[in-house]
Amino acid sequence: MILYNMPSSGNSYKVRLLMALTGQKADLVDVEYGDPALNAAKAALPFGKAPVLVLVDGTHLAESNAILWHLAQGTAFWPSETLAQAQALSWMFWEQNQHEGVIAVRAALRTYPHRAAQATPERLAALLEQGNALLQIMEDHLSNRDWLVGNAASIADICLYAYTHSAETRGGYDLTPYPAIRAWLDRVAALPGYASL
Ligand SMILES: N[C@@H](CCC(=O)N[C@@H](CS)C(=O)NCC(=O)O)C(=O)O
Repeated sequence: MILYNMPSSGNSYKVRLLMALTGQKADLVDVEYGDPALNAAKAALPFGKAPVLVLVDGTHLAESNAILWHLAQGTAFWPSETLAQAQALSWMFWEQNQHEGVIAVRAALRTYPHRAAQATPERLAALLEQGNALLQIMEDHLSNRDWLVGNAASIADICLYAYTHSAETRGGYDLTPYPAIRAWLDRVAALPGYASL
């Protein structure tokens, strides 16, 4: 397999992390912002974005969470019960339509030079408030359980881990008020085979 991978991106990291945890391998083609390789690769990216996983039959699979689902089949990271599967998908859809659009965007505004002009104090303040409300949802859910779904790590955890674990360092969020999230981040980082960003 080949993974079109943006090294700085949580969406690409979540795929690399699941591959590391499940012992799956792909050749990486790095396509970073500002690197001509990104534009050169656009034709290979169905939606123009990374990550894209090229399967052994040549299929180009886009969208990080769809890639996680594909790679998780037959592993412990995809729950066996139908309801637990649906609950994992709930978190993964929420990550894309709520969490990523706030917490990853705040990190992008603070760290990518090409986004700096959009990083107005008002926008950063709004994203801080919205992000804290999202983190509180995770905190409440994790306050009486180890994993987002069921009793084991699933792709819901890998998905949410990507941008939550860098929320402080890149996003400028303070995780001190979220002890359950911090303990959960430590649990993910302790999984056998874990790979850092
Ligand atoms: N929903 C997509 C988002 C993919 C996405 O936005 N990728 C960004 C990096 S995080 C990208 O490739 N940007 C390149 C560009 O816009 O030219 C996913 O989860 O894979």
